[in-house]
Amino acid sequence: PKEIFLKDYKLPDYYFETVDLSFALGEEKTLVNSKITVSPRVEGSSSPLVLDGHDLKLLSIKINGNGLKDAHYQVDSRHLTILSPPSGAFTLEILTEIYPHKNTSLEGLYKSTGNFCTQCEAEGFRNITFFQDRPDIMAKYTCRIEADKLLYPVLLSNGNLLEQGELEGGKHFALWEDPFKKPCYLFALVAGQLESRDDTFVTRSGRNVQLRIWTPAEDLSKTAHAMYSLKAAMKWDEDVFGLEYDLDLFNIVAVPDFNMGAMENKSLNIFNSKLVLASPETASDADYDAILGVIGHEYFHNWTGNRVTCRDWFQLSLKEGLTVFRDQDAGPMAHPVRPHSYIKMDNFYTGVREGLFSSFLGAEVVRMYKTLLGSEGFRKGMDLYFKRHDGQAVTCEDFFAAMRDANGVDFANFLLWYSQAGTPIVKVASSYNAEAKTFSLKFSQEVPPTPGQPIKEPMFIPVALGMLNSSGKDLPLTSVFHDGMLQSIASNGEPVYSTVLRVTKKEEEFIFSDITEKPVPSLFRGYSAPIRLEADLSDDDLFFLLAHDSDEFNRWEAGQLLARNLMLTLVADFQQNKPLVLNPKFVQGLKSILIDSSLDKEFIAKAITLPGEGEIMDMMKVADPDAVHAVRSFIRKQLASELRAELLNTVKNNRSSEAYEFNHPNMARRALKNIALAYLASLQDEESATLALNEYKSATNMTDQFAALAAIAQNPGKTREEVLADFYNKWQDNFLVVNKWFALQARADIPGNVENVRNLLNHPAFDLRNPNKVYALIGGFAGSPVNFHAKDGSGYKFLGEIVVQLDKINPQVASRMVSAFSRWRRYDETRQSLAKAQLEMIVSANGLSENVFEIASKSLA
Ligand code: BAL
Ligand code: ZN
Repeated sequence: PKEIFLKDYKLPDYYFETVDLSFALGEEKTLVNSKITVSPRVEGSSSPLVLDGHDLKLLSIKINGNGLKDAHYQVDSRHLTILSPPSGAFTLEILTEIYPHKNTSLEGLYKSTGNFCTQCEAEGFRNITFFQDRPDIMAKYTCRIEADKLLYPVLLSNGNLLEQGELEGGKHFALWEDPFKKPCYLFALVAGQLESRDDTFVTRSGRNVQLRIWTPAEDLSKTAHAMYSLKAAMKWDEDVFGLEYDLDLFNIVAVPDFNMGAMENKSLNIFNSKLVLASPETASDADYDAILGVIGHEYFHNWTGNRVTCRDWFQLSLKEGLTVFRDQDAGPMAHPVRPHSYIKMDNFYTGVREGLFSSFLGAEVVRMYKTLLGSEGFRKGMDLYFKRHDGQAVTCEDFFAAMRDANGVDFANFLLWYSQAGTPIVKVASSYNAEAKTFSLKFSQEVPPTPGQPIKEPMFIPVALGMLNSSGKDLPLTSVFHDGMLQSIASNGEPVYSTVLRVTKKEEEFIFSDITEKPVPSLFRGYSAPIRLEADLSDDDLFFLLAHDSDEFNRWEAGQLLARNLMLTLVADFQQNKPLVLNPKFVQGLKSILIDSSLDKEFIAKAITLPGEGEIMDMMKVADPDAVHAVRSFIRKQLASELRAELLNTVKNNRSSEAYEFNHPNMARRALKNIALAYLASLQDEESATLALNEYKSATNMTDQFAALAAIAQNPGKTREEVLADFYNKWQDNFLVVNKWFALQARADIPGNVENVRNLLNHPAFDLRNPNKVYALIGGFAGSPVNFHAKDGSGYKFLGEIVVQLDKINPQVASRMVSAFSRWRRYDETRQSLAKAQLEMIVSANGLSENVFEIASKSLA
């Protein structure tokens, strides 16, 4: 397969104005007729028109109503080329036959539990019909769907329903029209036995929008939270960005078989059921939160992604970065600590895909615009972006230009964030001059070389900062000396307590004046830039920030940094067979947070959670999963032992007998109670075991029940087996809950867990064709440091075998799984050679998909 590069982008030779699709859905085959009005980009040109197409049976082609002779076109396994189209505009009509019931890749048109549905991003539309399958081809669509009425009573597509009616032979049809131009990746069709929860939203200009969430009848009762989330998102986009919904109907359909979380198809969002269905008994707080976030995310795409779309797939972060930023920023649950954890979560999946700039990093780039411009300036930039580009397919440079021009600012080399790979390392050295009352911060930055980019330019880095005095309060900031000039940073003559510096050079110094005592600097407040910070802060400084910083993100980050340093030191001790000893200051620091009733409980829960094993391994020269696991387990157990009384109180004081509520205080309370319970369970003693079992039995919602199950499942033994069996018996009819049960066992760090996971592959509830089940069991296992990285290679072998098997069913899902291997060079030589052998085996497998080949071969390169 040929690799595509950004620099190869060429304007299309032909544009499509209108696309009229007609589907005759059938059990064995589906007929797709596509009628397109085509116009050449350059008047008079008649260069060949190359259409993408994959797994399609071509039945006929007509140009301007006349059948095209064989000599005038060519078809191969990937393309249909019309050799010499008429010069000037023409209509092209293509009839193809496809086989959705055989489509296990879940790209294009496929069946999920008997219903038809589609997934076209990024390049699934070419599995439906021959087309210029690229996002800069924007056209107006109609879609006529014809199907058996009993089997498929509901027929949906994008836009407005124009007409529907009965047909002979027990069939019926629906005709949909989408008045907005769109790229084909936003096309959607759904047909099946579904029912809807209906509601309305009145836009601020007074239009009534019908909202419908479609699921199988038995799941309808679990859609209330999704509807709440949709209405909250619609309101938020109006309030914050002045963006109104633009049609009279908004549909969401939940399907159980879906490769991703959800898809923002114009006015017909299709969702993985996992991100729609929730009840207190079956969904955890994390599920409720994810539903709120993803419903918002897909809705926000209506403007950032659909009305203004990407020119090509290298611009993915134009829509994803911006939309992830919008969903992180939105709504009642927005929280300063959250964006950072999103980034870590994504690491697992992005792996080697350095070409496809991570959407989570993309969100951090958007956040920097807002940090630099403030809310008002950012809004001005957004307004200009929509004014300039509504209805267009554009680039990240266009977004940058809108932000810059709307605010008349010089952003220097800010665009490097899009093109220069690698995380900048920023070093900060500070010094205080008591006589002059000045405080100096010297910044130096370095971007490590990455493949293909050996030499890096300095980046444009916004540094939000404050300074704490000896009682932990923010010091007033008045002016700063930089670049030979003294600049005032006061606002209307009043001092400020936090400011944003612009670091743009490899090395530069900022000297603050009127600093009355030696401060502790709080740097990169709110995670103001996605960098790796190496500041000259002592452990005492970090404990001080952990106790006092007014910036909640930095307060949390100070604790994490202390924990990371502690863990790395203990890992070194472990590797040298030294006894492990926990620093009493660390215990004391966490204790003071745990018992501080003035703190937000979600903050406490996050602050007492140790960094993950993957994060620590990332910081090591040679990642050592056994040592990191041993150390993390040691610290957990030691903390539990020394803070036992406080943790027990935390569990007791945060129980509630009241009905489940999805709101911050209740979720925070549950999170805190459950982390305390998990700590206690690590003690592996009778009292904690009884406590966890009681919590399990008395739980009245999934959050508490599952947390208790997870606490119990940490420890091998009879109770673990019994409770796991009990949980399965209770929930065997709910596939989403059963997936949690799979995931919990998959990621267990009990020795030799690979065998247990192998056995679960044969469990009646498991099915390799369903992505959610694969993500739960195989993905869960591949994310578990201990067993996936087992030194005997059993974990690698297991994943290698599964990837090859899975690739034949669903290449996209298989490629996600194979990316667990992508960081194999980070490990010791034994593990390297075992992982490499699996990658080589995968790459040489017969009939390997392009998706898996790309990831596996890049990992080996
Ligand atoms: N565009 C694919 C799903 C999402 O990011 O919204
Ligand atoms: Zn998205």
